[in-house]
Amino acid sequence: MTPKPSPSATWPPRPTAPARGAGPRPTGTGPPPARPPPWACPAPVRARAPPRTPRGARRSPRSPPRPCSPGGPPSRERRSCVSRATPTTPRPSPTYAAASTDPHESRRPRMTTELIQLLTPEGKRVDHPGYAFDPGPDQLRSLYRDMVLTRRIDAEAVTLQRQGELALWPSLLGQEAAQIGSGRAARDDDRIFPSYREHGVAFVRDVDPVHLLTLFRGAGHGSWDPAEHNFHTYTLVIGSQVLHATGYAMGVAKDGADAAVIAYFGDGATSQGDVAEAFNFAAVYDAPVVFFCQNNQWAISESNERQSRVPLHQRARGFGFPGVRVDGNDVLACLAVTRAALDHARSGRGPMLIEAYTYRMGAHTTSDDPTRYRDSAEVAEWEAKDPILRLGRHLRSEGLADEAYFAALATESEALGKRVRDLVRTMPDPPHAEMFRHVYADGHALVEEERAGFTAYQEAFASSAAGEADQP
Ligand SMILES: Cc1ncc(C[n+]2csc(CCOP(=O)(O)OP(=O)(O)O)c2C)c(N)n1
Repeated sequence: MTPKPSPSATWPPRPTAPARGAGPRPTGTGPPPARPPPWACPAPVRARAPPRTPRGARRSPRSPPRPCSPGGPPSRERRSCVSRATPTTPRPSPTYAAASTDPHESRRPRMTTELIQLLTPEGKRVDHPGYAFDPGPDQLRSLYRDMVLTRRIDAEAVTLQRQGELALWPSLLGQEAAQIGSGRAARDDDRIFPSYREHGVAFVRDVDPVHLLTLFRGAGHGSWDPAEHNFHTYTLVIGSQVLHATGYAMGVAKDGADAAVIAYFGDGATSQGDVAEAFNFAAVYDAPVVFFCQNNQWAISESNERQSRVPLHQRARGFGFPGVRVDGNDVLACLAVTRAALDHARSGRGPMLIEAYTYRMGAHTTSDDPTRYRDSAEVAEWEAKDPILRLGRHLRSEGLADEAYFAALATESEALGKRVRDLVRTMPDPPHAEMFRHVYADGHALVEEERAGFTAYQEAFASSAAGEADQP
């Protein structure tokens, strides 16, 4: 793997801090960086005061949406019915810098934003001055393999859920590059706090995919050992793991260790107070944590444009640390940017926010029907930016992989799918008392009482069944 030169500057300008454990941090202010760092924030844009709206003159765009008529038209119309303030007020463009006829637009700061990219959707390599990265053919093929196998695990899980073998599955379809790129940027001793959709990150941390499915089959509490993989258990309470990661990172810094921490979360999680609290603590304590937000543009049925008035990565500026937006469907850019952010955190300069701009091509979970709120043209647009197709095009056009390679990978993918299928289908139900384990590390009298009561309740069924069998 080609070593990545770490960017020399930081935002906001601070003295260069010594590596953790190398003594106290300096308190003076250092010279400003010679050239803007890759994640330097643009000059703040002052928002003009909002125009005053006479009470009752018209509905504010922030007012609750009017209900759609039952049995109304399909997705496109239905969605605009929910999101439009009045029939005569056009919605602002979802592109932040695009022109809008919205009369309330002056309330929104117009912020331009750069999307860091190293591989175009057509599979062409492009350079970025802040993120020089030149992976060799082996590394490119390995990233491709990770993405293909992760997608296979995901597809297999969706199918198994449809067959009644899993209770639920949150698909990562389309987010493979964001996860594999960022996951591969982490060192083994870096600690990772996922949400519930990080199957690709789990894969690169060598978590057996069967363990992921165990959780969604209800046959285990997570099943993998977080300490073994430095990969925490999945967290379904939105945003809470961002606080855990920050606290853990503060501990890492206090220990003077050289590791960093990554917290994964979605765009919807940025609306949670937990995430704001974590950002502030991390900033104030210079915690070595990288906040990796996969902006897949939907928090279930709530689109990102209705969640935030500014691009998400720009929120970091308000907390006093840098934020960057990377093309989340570009595995190379995700890897290079995350590696730079981890270096930044490790060197004692504090947290960074990465917004990986991507798209959830599948449903939120197998319980969701995105056709009720999402436009099929939008999905088609993102299918053309598929992260796996993108790297595949590059490998083919540059002659970095031949057809034998792709065929061998397809065979490996089949075998992995079969293994996952077979093991999940034959997975034994756990003993009922299992659910009481792990509630407290050292046990608890009340939990023990509940366990005994539940066991007696279960045994009552067994004895009544035996009694019935004894009847003549
Ligand atoms: C604290 C909390 N509130 C609400 C929910 C219900 N919920 C589950 S997923 C979800 C949307 C999450 O969206 P996002 O953070 O963008 O992540 P994504 O699922 O899109 O990856 C919500 C609101 C929850 N699990 N936890």
